[in-house]
Amino acid sequence: MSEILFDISNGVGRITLNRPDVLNSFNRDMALAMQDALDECASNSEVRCILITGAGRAFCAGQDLQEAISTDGPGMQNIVKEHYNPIILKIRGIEKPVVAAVNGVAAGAGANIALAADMCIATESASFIQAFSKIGLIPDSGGTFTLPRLVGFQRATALMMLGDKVSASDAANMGMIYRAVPDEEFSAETDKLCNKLAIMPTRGLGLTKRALNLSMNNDLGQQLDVEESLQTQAGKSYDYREGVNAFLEKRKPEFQGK
Ligand code: T3D
Repeated sequence: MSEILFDISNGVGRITLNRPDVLNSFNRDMALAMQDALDECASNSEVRCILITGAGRAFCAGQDLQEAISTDGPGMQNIVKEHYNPIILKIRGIEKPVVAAVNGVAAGAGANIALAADMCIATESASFIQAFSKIGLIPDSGGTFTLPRLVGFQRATALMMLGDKVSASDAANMGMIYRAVPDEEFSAETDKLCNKLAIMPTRGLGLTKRALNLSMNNDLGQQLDVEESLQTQAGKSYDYREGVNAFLEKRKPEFQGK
C-alpha cells in the first residue's frame, strides 16, 4: 500500500497520510512521497487548493519512532534535514492555499505540519500534542517558529515543555488552529472550505500568502513596500479584471486562478 494517497478533484489536490496502523507516523518513504505530492500540487495548474489529511483514526503521530532508533535508518540529522524541513518549506512556499484537515490526534512533527498549513480545520475529537519533550527531543518541523506566533510565547513554551494534549476546541479558542467542528460535520465542512478556496482567485491568494510569510520578519515600512509591489502584481491578474467586471455587471465571478 502506498504511504501517501494523492488525487485531484474539483481543483483540490488531496494528500492523505496513509500508514494508519502506526497512526500515520512518518517514515522516510512517506516523507519523500509527501514532498513529491506537494511538488505536483505546486506545479499543476489544475490544483488550486491543497488538502492534507490522515487515513484512519489519526492525523499523524509524528516521526516513526521505530525508524528513528533503527541503526540502519536515516538517522536524526537526515530525518530533520531531508524529511521535515523540505515539507515545511514546501507547505509555506506553495503560493496556493494549503488546508490541514486534522481528523484525529496530531503529535510531534504531525502537529507542526498541521500548524504550518494556511488553515487548519480539526474534528472536535482531534487533539494536538507537542510530544517531543516526552522523549527528550526539541520541537521541530517549524514548531518553534510557528507556535509562538500563533498562541504567544508563554503558552507555546508551556505546551512545548509540558507536552500536554490540547483538544481541538481549546486549540481553536487559543488561535492555534482556524476551526474545530463537530465530528459528524467534519468531512462536509472540510470539503466546503476546500471547494470554496479552489474557485477563488488563486493568484491573489498566493500573493496574500507571500505577503503573510514576509510579514514574519519585516517592519511596517518594509511590509508596506511588499504590499505595494504585490498589489501591483495582483492588479495585473486575469482574476482581478474578472472580479471587478463581475461586480459591475452584477453577476457571479468566474475566476480562473491566474
Ligand atoms: O529522529 C527523530 O526522531 C527526529 C524527528 C522527530 C520528529 C517527531 O515527530 S518526534 C515525536 C514522535 N512522536 C511521538 O512521540 C508520539 C508517539 N505516539 C504517542 O504518543 C501516541 O501514539 C499518541 C498520543 C499519538 C496516540 O495514542 P493512542 O493511545 O491513541 O495510540 P497508541 O496505542 O499509542 O498507538 C497506536 C499504534 O500506533 C501503536 O502500535 P500497536 O501497539 O497498535 O502495534 C503505536 O505503537 C503506534 N504508534 C503511534 N505513534 C507512533 C507509533 N509507532 C511508531 N512511531 C510513532 N510515532
